Amino acid sequence: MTPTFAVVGHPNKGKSSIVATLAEDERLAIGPTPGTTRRAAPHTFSIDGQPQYVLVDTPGFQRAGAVLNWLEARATTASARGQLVAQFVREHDGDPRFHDECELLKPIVDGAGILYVVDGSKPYGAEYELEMQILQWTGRPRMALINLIGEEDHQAEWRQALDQYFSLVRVFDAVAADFDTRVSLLKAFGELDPEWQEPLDKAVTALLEERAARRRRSAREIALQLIDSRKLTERASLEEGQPVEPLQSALTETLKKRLRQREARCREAVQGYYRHQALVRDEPGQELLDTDLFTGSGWELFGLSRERLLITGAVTGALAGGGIDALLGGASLAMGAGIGALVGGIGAWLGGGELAKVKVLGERLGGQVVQVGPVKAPNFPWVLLGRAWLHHRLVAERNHAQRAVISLAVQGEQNLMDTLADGLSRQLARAFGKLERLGDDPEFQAELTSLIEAVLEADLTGDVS
Ligand SMILES: Nc1nc2c(ncn2[C@@H]2O[C@H](COP(=O)(O)OP(=O)(O)OP(=O)(O)O)[C@@H](O)[C@H]2O)c(=O)[nH]1
Ligand SMILES: [Mg+2]
Repeated sequence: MTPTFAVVGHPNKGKSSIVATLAEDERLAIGPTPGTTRRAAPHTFSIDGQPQYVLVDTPGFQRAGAVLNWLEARATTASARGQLVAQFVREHDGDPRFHDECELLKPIVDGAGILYVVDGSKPYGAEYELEMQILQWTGRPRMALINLIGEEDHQAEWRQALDQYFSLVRVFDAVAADFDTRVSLLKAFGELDPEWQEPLDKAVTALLEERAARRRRSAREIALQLIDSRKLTERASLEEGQPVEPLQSALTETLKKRLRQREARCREAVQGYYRHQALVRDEPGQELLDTDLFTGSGWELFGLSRERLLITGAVTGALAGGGIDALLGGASLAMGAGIGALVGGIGAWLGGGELAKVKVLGERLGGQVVQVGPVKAPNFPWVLLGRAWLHHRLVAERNHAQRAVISLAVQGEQNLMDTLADGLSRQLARAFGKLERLGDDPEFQAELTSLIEAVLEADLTGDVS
């Protein structure tokens, strides 16, 4: 049987948030008012269609005292207590007074383990004792999770009480828990019952493999986006005597739009791998992620600084005639001599202004063809990759209980891509030099994917918020 856990507790303590996090369900109803969850509902976490574990979201206790009275009035031996709880659920099925208790106890009676959620930022109180006693009566394996919703810290008093009723007590921040915390919690679940040890060990292995697979798939999406973006052009014919404007501006706008659309497609695929499809782009606060690819100097911060563009050799191949090779001998490159001056000289070339070149192609009958793009600015693939890196990080680490919008920004002076290790930067620079020529080559695509995978694995150390 798939390990199954009922997440129970007082109303509004983060039960649904914990289910959302562990089952990766971004759509689960979570809300500030008690009573958000009205019915017990199982949420299965599957990988490749294989169920790994099930979490049952439940409504909170409403009348713990009355339930306990009922149980105690019929108590015989300790060994019969579990049966008595089952009897309570049978006899009160459909009774509106005990609707919530029946909903939350039924999965436990049916064999689920118990995850009891409390808010460690609120003081401990006697009313919780009644809930814990009922759970003890069920006789099922159980663990307490101290969630911290507010600022205050009442963990110590909670621990003293919880230790009496639960074999395991853990702190688990439902909304901020990262992937590693989640894995460690799953391992703890395995300790609750020998029967669950093996399936949960397998679940942890599957989860770790899935994590690597998601990163690999994301890297491939990003690689394909870079390749496609490097190819995009817009063309239109110009009638004889017609001025290039406003056609050129219109073509430039269309090109930008298509580049943004291509980026959006990549974003959606990445979010899909991480089960964050509902992170819709038109949510308020989402604008930063959709920051115009081309506006102002802000976009450059996602890419490489000018100095790094030179040092990694990203510019070398791109500069016409290899002139920079002559200008920068091996020695001067290594010592960094003269780079500043050089950067100043070719600054305009590297800036955003040159993003899309305009060409008037050969004459055709009665007119000419105007082409905008492809974008050849050396920093362009770096900026795209920097943006994708940050987006991937936010999505990969995003907890599924979070309902706040995602925001992305690079601050300060540090260029995001400058933080990459030298070796990786150089390899990327070489690969970017081949984007146009080898974009369709499956071998090149695989090589670029591996490099991007390494980027996604690297720590983001820039000034990001
Ligand atoms: N800051 C913070 N907020 C949290 C945390 N856990 C839950 N919340 C918030 O607390 C509120 C209640 O969370 P839910 O997960 O809906 O709680 P619940 O126990 O399922 O509530 P009911 O279904 O009403 O019993 C929501 O507004 C959550 O966003 C947490 O760890 N930190
Ligand atoms: Mg709930």
